[in-house]
Amino acid sequence: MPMKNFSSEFNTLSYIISKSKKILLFAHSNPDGDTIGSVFAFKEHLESIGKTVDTACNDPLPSYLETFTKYSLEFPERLDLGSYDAAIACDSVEHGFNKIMPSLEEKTVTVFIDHHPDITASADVAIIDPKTSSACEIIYEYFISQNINITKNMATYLMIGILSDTGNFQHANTTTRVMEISSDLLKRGASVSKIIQSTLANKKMSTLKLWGRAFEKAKINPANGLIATVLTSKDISECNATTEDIGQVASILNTVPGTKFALVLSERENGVIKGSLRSEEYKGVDVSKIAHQFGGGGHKLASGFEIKGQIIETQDGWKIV
Ligand SMILES: [Mn+2]
Repeated sequence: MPMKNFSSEFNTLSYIISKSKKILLFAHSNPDGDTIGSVFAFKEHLESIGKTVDTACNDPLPSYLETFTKYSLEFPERLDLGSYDAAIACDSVEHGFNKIMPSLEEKTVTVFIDHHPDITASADVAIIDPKTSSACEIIYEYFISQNINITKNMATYLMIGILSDTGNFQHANTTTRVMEISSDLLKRGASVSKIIQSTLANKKMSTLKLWGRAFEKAKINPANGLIATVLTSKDISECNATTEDIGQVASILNTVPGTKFALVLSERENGVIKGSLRSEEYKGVDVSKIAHQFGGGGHKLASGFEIKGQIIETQDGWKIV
């Protein structure tokens, strides 16, 4: 599907950048490959044209992404948030950036680059297209539109985002444009195999143990095709795992024949339970509708929500109290 025509927004963004000396790039909480790839590709470009750039996030850089970069993420409370000429939030902008927006000065121009639907927050410039695979895809189009040289590093960062958000080209958002862009990024030196190896083929023992628990507890509801499982804080600590290790469980459950959508409920800090929902295009389920019922959001095929509560294991499964 063709991307929205953003030529005027892209020119505005380019103008804002040209007038800015100091720029903040913001990654969403629990950062994934798309938000990290976006902010780091942008950082390399902005530094190459002499800008002072900070990259920030409410959470640290996931360890599997450390091998790809010399850059790091700052916690926003350690930055002088009033000092930026522009602040650019990349990917899932309502997940974390909302917390710092009140601390920005009136003079700071805010920019959203996102591919999530239903964004209610507003920015001075919003470049949002839910039909694109990733924020990295939009940033690639921006670079091309402005004749910006995409270096090998930048190509690698953008490729990380595309692979991350398309599930390594497995999801329905893998359009012909995604393949064209990926082919161009390969020509510029991005390595798909190196990225896949670091993100997919290097599972730690702790991750596999946690997955084992999740799969063991999984149950199918034949009435609606739901496959669901739970992970308690105890599961996570006993496996020496972290919440990062939960990421792919829902996608893997979704590969079980006869199921229509997958749900993983996992206990997080402060009595919060996170729900991750996944489906596939051909299964005909819109999981974002379910996420909305619980005050969450996301895409048709990948959504999430958070509720207050605790997971209690029972004789025949589990319950939420
Ligand atoms: Mn994304």
